Amino acid sequence: MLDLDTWRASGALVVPGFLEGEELDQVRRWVDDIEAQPDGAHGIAQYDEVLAAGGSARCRSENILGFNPGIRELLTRGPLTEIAGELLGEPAVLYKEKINYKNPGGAGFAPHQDAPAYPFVTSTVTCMIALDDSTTGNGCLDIVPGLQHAPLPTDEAGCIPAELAATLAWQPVPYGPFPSSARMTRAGDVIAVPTPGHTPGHLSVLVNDGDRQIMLAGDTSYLDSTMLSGTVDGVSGDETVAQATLAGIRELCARPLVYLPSHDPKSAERLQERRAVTLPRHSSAAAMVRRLELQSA
Ligand SMILES: O=C(O)CCC(=O)C(=O)O
Repeated sequence: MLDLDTWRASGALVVPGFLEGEELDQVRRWVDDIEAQPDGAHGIAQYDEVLAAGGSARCRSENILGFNPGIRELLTRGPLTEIAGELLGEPAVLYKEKINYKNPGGAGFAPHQDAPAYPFVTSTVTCMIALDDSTTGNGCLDIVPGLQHAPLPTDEAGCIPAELAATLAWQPVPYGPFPSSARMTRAGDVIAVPTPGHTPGHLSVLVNDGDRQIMLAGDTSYLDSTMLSGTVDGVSGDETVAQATLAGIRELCARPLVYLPSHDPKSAERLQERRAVTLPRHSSAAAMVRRLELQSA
């Protein structure tokens, strides 16, 4: 069921769990493949940017549908266009697609509205599928709720003039299990996340290490098994908060997660082997149910 009241009031809607598990991994592999193509190959337009630390990195790919039938299917049929159609109040068709790569030290985006870039259509929704968590620490989208029907002035680059942008009430639209996070390295590969439960201000640290995330989980649970079962096994001032944290950690397991609580006697061994936790089967069943709910929404 889509939260249309929030959509109408703010102009934005987050659909948690839109892509999960193997389906998400598949789309990540497609995107890696597209990113690796040379500019112009198969009609793909590639754009690179200069990074703050020097060097350059790919920041955008456009015109990708002819290259990858799976991405074409994802963006032109099924749940995405159905949801967009429901938000628009009429059947939706894809107008433009692109992949943005947000590298640490990249330029990001100047405040703008998309509509001025689409002079040939009167009504649009922009859909972002976040393939990685999108948090305040790694550069999530910020919006100004409620301005969706107000065309703002633009500068020569088509963006909202900086003086006006500075007066607006921007709010982050984080997506991922944690409402906030803080990058602890310039590369963004070590990230602190709030994991309250054992104590109100409890933090954990995530290290992105190639294909794995390593979580220094402190006292979120004593064991990996109690995290997986959602059992609050230690001292906790508020068990509901602790359980929500454990549920957030289970969401992280959509990507391989080496989970290392301080008191788990098996933590050292898991780190040495870089062994990820395995979600019980019923978790993927829950994801399927959410997906089916979206399809029938
Ligand atoms: O993901 C973002 O932060 C903004 C992307 C965007 O506004 C765009 O591609 O036009």
